[in-house]
Amino acid sequence: MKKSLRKTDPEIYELIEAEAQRRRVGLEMIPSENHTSPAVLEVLGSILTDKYSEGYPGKRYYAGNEFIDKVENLARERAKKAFGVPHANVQPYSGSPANFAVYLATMKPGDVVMGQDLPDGGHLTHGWKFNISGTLYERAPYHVTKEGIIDFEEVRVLAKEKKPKLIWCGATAYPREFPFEEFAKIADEVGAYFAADIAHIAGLVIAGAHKSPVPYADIITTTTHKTLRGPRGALIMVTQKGLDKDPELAEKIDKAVFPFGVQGGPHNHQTAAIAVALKEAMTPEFKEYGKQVVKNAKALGESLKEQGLRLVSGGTDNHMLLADLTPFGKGTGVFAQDALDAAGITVNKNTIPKDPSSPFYPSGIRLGTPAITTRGMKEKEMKIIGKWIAEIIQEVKHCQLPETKEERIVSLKQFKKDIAGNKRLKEIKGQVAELCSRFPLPY
Ligand code: DSN
Repeated sequence: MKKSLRKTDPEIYELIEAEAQRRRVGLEMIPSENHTSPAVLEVLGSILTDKYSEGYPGKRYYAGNEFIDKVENLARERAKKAFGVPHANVQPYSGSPANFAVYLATMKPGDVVMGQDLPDGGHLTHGWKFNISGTLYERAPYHVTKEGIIDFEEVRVLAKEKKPKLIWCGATAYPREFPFEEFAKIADEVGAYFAADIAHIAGLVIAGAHKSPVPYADIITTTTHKTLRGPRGALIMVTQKGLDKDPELAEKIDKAVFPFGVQGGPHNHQTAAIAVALKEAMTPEFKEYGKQVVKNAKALGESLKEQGLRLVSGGTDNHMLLADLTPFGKGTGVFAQDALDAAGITVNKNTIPKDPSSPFYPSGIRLGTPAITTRGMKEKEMKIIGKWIAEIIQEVKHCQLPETKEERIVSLKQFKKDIAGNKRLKEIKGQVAELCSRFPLPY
């Protein structure tokens, strides 16, 4: 007999309810987050989670995979169709193992990898010095200019000098369109594989709201839970260009995911949910959604600028904005993040180009529109939200980051106490909740 979670584990039930309530009355504006559909959630909670199926469709190490094979094949076919590629691996547990599989498929330890440096908006797995990608392989990071645009002069010089085996284009904090074509030219010139990591923008690519890397990249990786609006998970795709460069590339990628790489049994509930999300992403409604995400980000940017905030690169081409808070003092991102959180607006502190502070106490915040667009908000709401954000930042602008670690701990503790009692933040929190009540969550 079925028993509800509420009865079997009320503690976990209550925590899920509390989290749902936090989301109902708040604005989720971390650009890598979204609200999935009820169909995706239903599949994630399905019995598919119970099955072991190491291997690939038709070539499994365990019996009983007749239906799992069909699920995985559907997911693969939908990924191929949605992006227009000849090969897709749908098994990576998430973005980091997907990217590691790309290294295993294309590089030997000691080979050179080029990627956007982490403090410049790049990803940990693109060769950061404290990640395996920057220790097992020789890192040759490129940077952004002080205006926040990829420094192509540097990319060119570095590629010719270092002769990388792999070049990444893609980032976690880059509000401008990615120049895939230029990267492809350089990669071809120096004989490198070119991998586009489109984790942040995959949904925009399918919706036609961002240029596709398919004609230019050899390999494309993406997570499936950001603008794509699916479950946590990832895809690795090989393009026709990649297959022309290396006819064995698809096979190398599959082997690098399993059995050579870091994965074991695929998460079949996740694979099925990816298939559902991809089906949703190929609808006309999703196209509209992707375009609205970008329109909303632009409108939010304009609103923030009208209120006097400085944006890295002056604005956005995608779903994301990076606010430069150095005019309020270095390392003040944490104060802005926590004050916004207290008012029901969730963003994350983030480094800005040439950040005068550190990644743990950066001088910016990163904001995005994927989740609030899923709720149906449009330009009109972005204008209001922009005003709230700017006002909240003004409210805490007197807060400065102390120099020593000990002083910082004391100061942040006091800051949290102060904002919990701040009258204006409480008022805005009420207004945020009222706005949210008119835009219900999809689940
Ligand atoms: N953590 C993700 C993000 O927020 O962009 C990247 O892995």
